[in-house]
Amino acid sequence: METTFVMIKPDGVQRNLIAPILDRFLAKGFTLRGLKFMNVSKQLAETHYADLSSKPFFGGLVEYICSGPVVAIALEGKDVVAQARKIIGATNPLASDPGTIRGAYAIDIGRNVIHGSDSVENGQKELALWFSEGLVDNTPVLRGQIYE
Ligand code: DAT
Ligand code: MG
Repeated sequence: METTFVMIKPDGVQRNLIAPILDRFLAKGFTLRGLKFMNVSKQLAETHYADLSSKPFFGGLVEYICSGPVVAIALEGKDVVAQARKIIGATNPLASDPGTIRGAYAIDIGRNVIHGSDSVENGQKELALWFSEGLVDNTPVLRGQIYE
């Protein structure tokens, strides 16, 4: 089973979108393996977005991620990395399908309410960074109703 890291960004929290966003992943059938409401240090935000450190928007991005609490989420399931990215939608909400989270709830690229890991490898890396204490064991009772 694959795991991924998803984070509801400060705008998603302030706009009271925690429940509807979380519902998209849980109603889909993915298993919750970690859930934290937390403030983000500058160091954590910079490490998380290290690959973008040369971009002109990097400073603003880090400031935004640190501007208020976020919800860090660990999800498990078949193909969950690619499926979560599909549910989240394109980076720029202008290009996101209206059925996606960003398409439904966001307008600006710099306020796109949610993060999701973009590869299996980055998912592992990000989970190690955000959930260094490890994930929660959680075996779905209805597994046979979700997977054949
Ligand atoms: P994604 O979050 O879809 O994986 P990314 O990894 O390329 O996209 O960028 C991380 C975040 O940085 C993105 O969610 C929003 C912000 N960002 C990306 N490109 C931007 C731009 N051109 N201007 C402002 N913010 C941008
Ligand atoms: Mg990314």
